[in-house]
Amino acid sequence: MKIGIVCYPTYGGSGVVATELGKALAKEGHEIHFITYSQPTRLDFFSENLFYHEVSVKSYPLFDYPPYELALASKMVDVVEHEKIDILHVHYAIPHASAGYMAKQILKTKGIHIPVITTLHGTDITLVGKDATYEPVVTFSINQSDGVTAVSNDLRKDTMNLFDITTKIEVIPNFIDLERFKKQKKDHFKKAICPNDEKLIVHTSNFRKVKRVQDVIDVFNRVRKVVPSKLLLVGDGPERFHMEELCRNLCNIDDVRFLGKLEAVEEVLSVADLFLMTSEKESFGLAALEAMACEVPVISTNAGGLPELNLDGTSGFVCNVGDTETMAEKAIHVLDDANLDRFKDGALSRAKDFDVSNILPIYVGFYQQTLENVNKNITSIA
Ligand code: GMT
Repeated sequence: MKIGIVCYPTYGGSGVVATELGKALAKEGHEIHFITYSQPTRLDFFSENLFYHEVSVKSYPLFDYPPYELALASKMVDVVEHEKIDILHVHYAIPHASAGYMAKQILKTKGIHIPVITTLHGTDITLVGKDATYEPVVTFSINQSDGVTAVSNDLRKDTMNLFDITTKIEVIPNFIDLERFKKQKKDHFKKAICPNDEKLIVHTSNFRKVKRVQDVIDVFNRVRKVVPSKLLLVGDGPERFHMEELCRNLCNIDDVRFLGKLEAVEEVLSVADLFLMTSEKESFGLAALEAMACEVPVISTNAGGLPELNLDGTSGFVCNVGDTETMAEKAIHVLDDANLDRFKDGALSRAKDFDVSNILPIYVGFYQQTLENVNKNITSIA
C-alpha cells in the first residue's frame, strides 16, 4: 500500500507512534509518505520506502496566525494526487483530522476518493479537543473520518462521552519495538550515577502540568528516606524550571539529575530500577511501555488507559492520582531486593504483549478494511 502519514514531528508520544508505525510499515514493503512541517525526530535515516514531504506555511503581514491547516490540506492534496497514495492516516485530531477532511473533499472534485483514518492519541480529546474552542470541528472531523482508532479503551470511552460520536472507534494500542527497547549492558553508566549501589528511579515526560512531575519528586523524597536511591528526570517542557526549583528546596540536589531531551532514552532505562508515571491523564502511557520493555517496573497512577497497560501487582502498581504516600509505599516494596526481579520479569512480559509484531497486523488489517468499505460505497453510489 501507499500510505500518507500526518503527525506532529516532535518528541510527543503521538509523533513517536506515527513515525515508528511508518518505519515498521516501510520495513514490510509499504511505501510511506510523511507529511509534516519538519523531519520527524525518529526519521533520521534512509530507506527506499520512506518519503518526507514538508509543509511550509507562507506568511503574510495580514496573518497574525499563519494558516497551517490550509497549507497542510493543500500539501495532502498534492501528495495524494502525485504520489498516488491509497490511504491517509492522520495522528492527533487537531488540526490533522479536519485538514484531512478538507483534502478529501478537494480530491473528490478531481475524481480521487481517498480514505482518511484518524488516530486519537489523548490530549486531542481529553484536554484540548473537548474545549469549546475546538469541539464542533473535532466532533465533525472524527465523524467524517472513514476510520477512527483510539489508543486505549479508556480513550474510546472518553471520546464517546465527551463528543457526539456517530462512527465506530477501533482500539489499537501503542506498540514497542523490542529489538530497540531492550535492556542493554551499561554497568559503567549505572556505577557513575549510583556509585554506592543506590537504586535508580527514572521519569521521562514532556514536563507539562498534566504529568504532575511534582508528585514524582514527592514520591522520590519519601522513598530515598528508606531506600538509598537516585532520581533521573528525562525530557523538557514548561514545568521543568519549577521542578528544578522544587528539587533544590526539597531534595539533596546530588541525588537528582535533569537530563533534558534524550535521543537514546533506552540507554538510561537500561540501568533503571523503577519508573514513575504520575500523570493526571494518560490515554496509554507510551513512556511507561518503553520502560517496561527495558525490564523496568512501573508505579503509575490509575488515570486513563494506564491500568490497561500497567498490571497492578505484576508489572508494577497503579495508584490514585496524587496519592504519593501509597506510590512511595509500593515503590519501596518493588525496590526491595526480595521482590525486584519478579517485577522486572513482570514488566518485560507485559511489554511483550505490545510488541510491534503483534500490533502492526492490526493496523494493516484496519487499512484494508477501511479501503474495502470506501470502495464499496463508491461502487454503490455509481
Ligand atoms: O504525553 C503527551 O503529553 C504527548 C501526547 C502526544 O499526543 O504527543 O501523548 C499522548 O499520546 C501517546 C501516544 O499515543 C500516549 O501514549 C500518551 O499517553 C498520550 N498522552 C496523554 O494522554 C497525556
